[in-house]
Amino acid sequence: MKKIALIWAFLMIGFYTFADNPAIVKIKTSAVCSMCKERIEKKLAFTKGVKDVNLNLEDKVVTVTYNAKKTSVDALKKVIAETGYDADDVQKDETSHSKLPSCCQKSSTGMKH
Ligand SMILES: [Cu+2]
Repeated sequence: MKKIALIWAFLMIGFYTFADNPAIVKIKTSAVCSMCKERIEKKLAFTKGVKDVNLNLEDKVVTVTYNAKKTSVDALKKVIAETGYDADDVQKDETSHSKLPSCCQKSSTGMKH
């Protein structure tokens, strides 16, 4: 009976791994400070299909663990852009960006005032 239980356990783990289909993506953002970090992380955390999010302010790269069945890299980038930040090749939404506190508006590509 023990063997059957073990095989069953492995089958279940396999099933859940497949059903969950978790994926990890690293996206370069234009975050400036810890406020930006919090803003982007919060926005992504409430996005459908996102399981875990962590932005590293040193390289401005946000690491997102997500369910590939529920969302996509493009959708995640769009959320970041809508928050007012660049996401890899996706340009920030200028309206959202202009509403950010001024300290958060300095883009990584240079001064824009
Ligand atoms: Cu900021």
